[in-house]
Amino acid sequence: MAEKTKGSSSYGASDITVLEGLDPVRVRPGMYIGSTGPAGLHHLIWEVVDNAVDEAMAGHCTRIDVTLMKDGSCRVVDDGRGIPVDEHPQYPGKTAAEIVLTVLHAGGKFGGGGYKVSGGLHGVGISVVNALSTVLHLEIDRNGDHHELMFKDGGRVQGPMKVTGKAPRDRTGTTVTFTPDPSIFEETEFRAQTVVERLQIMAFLNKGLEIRFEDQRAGREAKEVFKYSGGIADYVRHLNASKESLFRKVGVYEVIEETQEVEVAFQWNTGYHESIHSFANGISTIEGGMHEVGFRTAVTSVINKYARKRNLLKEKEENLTGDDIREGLTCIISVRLTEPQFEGQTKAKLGNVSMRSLVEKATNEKLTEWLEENPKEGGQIVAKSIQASRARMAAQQAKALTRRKNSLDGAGLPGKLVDCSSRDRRECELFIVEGNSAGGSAKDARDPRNQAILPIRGKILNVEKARTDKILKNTEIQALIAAIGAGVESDFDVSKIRYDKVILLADADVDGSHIRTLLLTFFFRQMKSLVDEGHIYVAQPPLYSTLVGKEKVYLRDDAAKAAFLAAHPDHKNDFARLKGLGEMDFDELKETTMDPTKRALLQITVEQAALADEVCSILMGDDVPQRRHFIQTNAKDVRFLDI
Ligand code: 0RA
Repeated sequence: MAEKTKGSSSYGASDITVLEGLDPVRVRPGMYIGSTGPAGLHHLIWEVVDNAVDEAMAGHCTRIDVTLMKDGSCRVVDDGRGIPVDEHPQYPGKTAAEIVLTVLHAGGKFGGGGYKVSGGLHGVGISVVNALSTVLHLEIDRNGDHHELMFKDGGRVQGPMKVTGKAPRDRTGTTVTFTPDPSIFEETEFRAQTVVERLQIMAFLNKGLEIRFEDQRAGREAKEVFKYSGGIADYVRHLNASKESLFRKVGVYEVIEETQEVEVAFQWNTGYHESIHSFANGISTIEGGMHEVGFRTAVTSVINKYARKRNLLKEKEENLTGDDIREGLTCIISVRLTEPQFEGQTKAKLGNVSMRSLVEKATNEKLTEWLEENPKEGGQIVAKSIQASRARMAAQQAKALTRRKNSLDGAGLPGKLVDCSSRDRRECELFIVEGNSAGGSAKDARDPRNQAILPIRGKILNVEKARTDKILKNTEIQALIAAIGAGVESDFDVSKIRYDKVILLADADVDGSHIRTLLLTFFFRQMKSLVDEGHIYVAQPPLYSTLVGKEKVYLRDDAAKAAFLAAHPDHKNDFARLKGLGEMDFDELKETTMDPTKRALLQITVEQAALADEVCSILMGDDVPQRRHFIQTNAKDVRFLDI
């Protein structure tokens, strides 16, 4: 053994615990599935589904069924080849299936029958699911027989594999039914919406694969079927459905090499935002990476060359910038490769350098071809980019004006901001409060040391429908930008924010929720990293109050009221619905909403950037019937407010 490090305590062989089989997974679940919170819980489903998708990618599986069962378990059925049931060459007396389920990283890659490129979440393998389940029931249809194998208590096998009948109609395939272990996970209830969203994306990314979802849990019964013959082209159509597309066609191209491949689908819309969504082996790369870099570089170069060739951009005119060109671009980039390197803060950035050149080369060639073949659309793209370029110059002037104005007003802070005294931004909070009277009571209710108040008058501008130059002329928005103090849009620098928490405080009614949505849209579009890094919160003023004896009790919403009534069946007093923030006096507001020791804040996170984008467009865009439908079906569960 190597020399003892100075200062370390005595350490011998008897102190080393040998971790065998699946135990390491149970000791450090976070290492394998990221966390033991809701994200980790859902990783269990993704892992099993990814294995089935691998079968589909290898050309052996056409349909996957995911069912949330009544008893809290999850069942995944595929019609692939079925996990092999013969004896494993390296483990005499054990079936290959048992090894796949009990040995880390055994997966589908053993025995030379592996796949060229494989999803498998981060390749952890289905045995991890077994390790973190109280019960896992494996059924395999293969060689004409139906096989069953049972595991309990974190992957302990319950006897040998049994043939329990014939495989129906000679089918092949695998069925995994597992119950997540409540001693591992913070909660074990699956969220249907999370599952559905992911399955839909999987179906888009795997052209022609049918994925069915069913929720059989009492009171939540639901079914969905996803199957897209157009693959990612259908995904682009779907994302642009809530917008007005610039032209009908969706462009697609792909390049397949020995160990890596890329597939791109794109269409421009008449809006002002760029929505490029990229994936590597079916995993969303929200932080971008080499594939996106290659794509952006090539698009800028191809469109400029094309514009010059057609003389739409004159010799003396400057090149269009990438931002100008990508305005209104909706695009899916899906790459597959043998050894993906995931980097970045959330391991959602693709690091493989070879992908940059593959995507760049593919885009240079294929996008150029597409433009040659589609001159009308090509002209529309260039015309839109030129408009964007003019607006950008106007916006630059507006930004310069905002900056100059701010630097003239003393510290550059807006007049109506009631700032806090602390200069340690880690403890500072900015409350954005709807209405002047509410702003008044918030001012009295705050802790002046670390809580600042910015009253907002009426409804702010809908940024979904305006270009940056117009947005920056709006006085309410100027005040927001100045108070937060970190710039805006491409200039936004999250390291400069003046408050750690930006808290939206609006009434619990329809108007309040509209204002909240407008503000969230603004932050999502113009200060995206503020949202991504979890600085945005929603305060929850109560909707009801009632008297218990002499004491006033506040109840946040209808659910809280129902819970209160269940706990106090004899309660006779009225619930005097609170009309709004303006009607609460300052100590009420402090106690229920602002005091950090008593309040409950909702933190806003964006789980799927593509979805948040879609929701912004629907809620704030022009398509009124679609918006009405969305609000009616998602009234209490605004999808991108994943809490
Ligand atoms: C190992 C080898 C083969 C397939 C699989 C595993 C497999 C795993 C899962 C998990 C869920 N569904 C699955 N389907 C297949 C290759 C089988 C062969 O070569 O016949």
